Amino acid sequence: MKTEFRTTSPFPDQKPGTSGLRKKVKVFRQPNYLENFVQSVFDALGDAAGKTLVLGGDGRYFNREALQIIVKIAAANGVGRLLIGQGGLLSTPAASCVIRKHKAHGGFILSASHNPGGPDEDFGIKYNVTNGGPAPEAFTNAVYARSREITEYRIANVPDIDLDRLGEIKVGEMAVSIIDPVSDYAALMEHLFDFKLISSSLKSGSITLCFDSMHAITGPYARRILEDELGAAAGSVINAEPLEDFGGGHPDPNLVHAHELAELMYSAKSPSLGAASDGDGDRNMIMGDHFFVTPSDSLAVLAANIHLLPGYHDGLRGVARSMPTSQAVDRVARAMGIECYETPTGWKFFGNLLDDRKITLCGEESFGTGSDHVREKDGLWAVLCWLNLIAVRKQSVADIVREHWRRFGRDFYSRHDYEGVETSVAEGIMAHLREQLPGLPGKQFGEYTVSYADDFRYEDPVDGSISEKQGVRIGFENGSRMVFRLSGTGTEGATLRIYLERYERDPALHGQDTQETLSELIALAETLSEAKRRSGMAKPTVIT
Ligand code: VG1
Ligand code: CO
Repeated sequence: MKTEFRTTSPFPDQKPGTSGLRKKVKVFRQPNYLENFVQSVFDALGDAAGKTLVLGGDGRYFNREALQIIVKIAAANGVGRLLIGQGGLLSTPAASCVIRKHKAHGGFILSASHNPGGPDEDFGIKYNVTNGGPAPEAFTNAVYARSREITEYRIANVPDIDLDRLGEIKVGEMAVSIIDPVSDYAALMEHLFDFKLISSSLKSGSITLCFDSMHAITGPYARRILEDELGAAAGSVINAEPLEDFGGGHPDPNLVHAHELAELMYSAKSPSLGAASDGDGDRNMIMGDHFFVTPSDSLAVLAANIHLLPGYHDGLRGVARSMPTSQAVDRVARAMGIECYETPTGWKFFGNLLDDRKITLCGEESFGTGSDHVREKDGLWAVLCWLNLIAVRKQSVADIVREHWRRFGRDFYSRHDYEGVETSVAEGIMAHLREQLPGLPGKQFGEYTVSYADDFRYEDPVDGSISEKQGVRIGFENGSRMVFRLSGTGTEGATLRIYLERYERDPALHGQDTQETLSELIALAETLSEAKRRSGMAKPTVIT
């Protein structure tokens, strides 16, 4: 094998965001762009010689091309073995599972998650470490620093490999195993859930199911596990064929983008459980018959019930949620006498808590839920949790959630996104909010009195690392909150996210409309942020 040392010059914009480096395909396609970033990861790793790495992606446009490049750079950097999902495919949670199960040193996941795919759309790359989770900030900062000064990368001058044939091959000295992308993950799921019970409920028709894969990575996983192994009726998994452009859609499981599923669930033909997942399979949306479960509620309900599922009979050690996620899970933790941690947005912040066995379950308002079984959020796992739960409790999704509200109260919750805002305008909005923070506590706005206002700062309880400026939070005396932050996953302009929540103890008021219940808070958010006025947008682009 001939190793080439190619001269290159740095790109200034390779700073990983909330979840890896995401850019337009056109940006990634510039000569040396991907190569620089991958070599920077190897340089930051130090010594990858002889180590095993995992490689796979969500199958979006440019996935295969990028994989071939990474294989060659890995070989030139002395990697001992690569485990690659057949066809270049691995869902994000499956990649995490494979890294852990095969005791790999880490892995590259190629995905821009819920962002659209195609020649004019997005691509992404992320490095996960030995625990199977996203690299912590210290590492991504080191990669970024390296990318700013890189002058050379190493690449093997070898032909492309066959990504589609299972089995072992060699690229120079490096061993490459093309593995089934589903089987390790499916085995793990079987171990966590009561497959016998779920299967008999599905086969008897007492539970019916529709899972929308949105033409993304979970198609093959959901078909194998839900239809082949558990016996859900053929066709229960829809949009199951992964496509490079996700069929032109936005592979984001929410009521706006998973509209085919949403329509079904609000129709007379609604199955008992509706679910969807995103581009790379780590997000989930849960619905019941004429019922939408907010991700924050889903986390809280799972926290209160997960001991009913075989993999979690020992109960929870603790729970965690990202800062903007509603406080519903906090109430469950308090009732159970366990700790609830509040972390910045992004799954990488849960890794230490999981590794240190401080928590078992964690989640984000952005349709992400997961547990200590892997180190990523896990879409299909969440769906199996709910399937198992409705089978054990023999209740509908809506009844389980309503009963939960009666016991703990309801946290009305919504996120308003302003996408495609000019970066300087978005930064101006955040600066304007930050300026007001010192003067806000004690101020009264109608029935809302500010009890605290700050810019979220997180000190990791395990390694003491500090992350600053993670979002502006304003809390009120009645327990309501609003949070403002800028997205770290977009590739065009800026996205302002406004998170709103209001707690309601009285069950007589639990049936109210969410946006109506939040209307005063929504107006107050505008007064404080001037988001509409400054962006010139009449309303949010997406409301979840
Ligand atoms: C968004 C979500 C965040 C999530 C991240 C990655 O980040 O808000 O909760 O962890 O996406 O999700 P941001 O910075 O745009 O708000 V995914 O499915 O990419 O991997
Ligand atoms: Co995702």
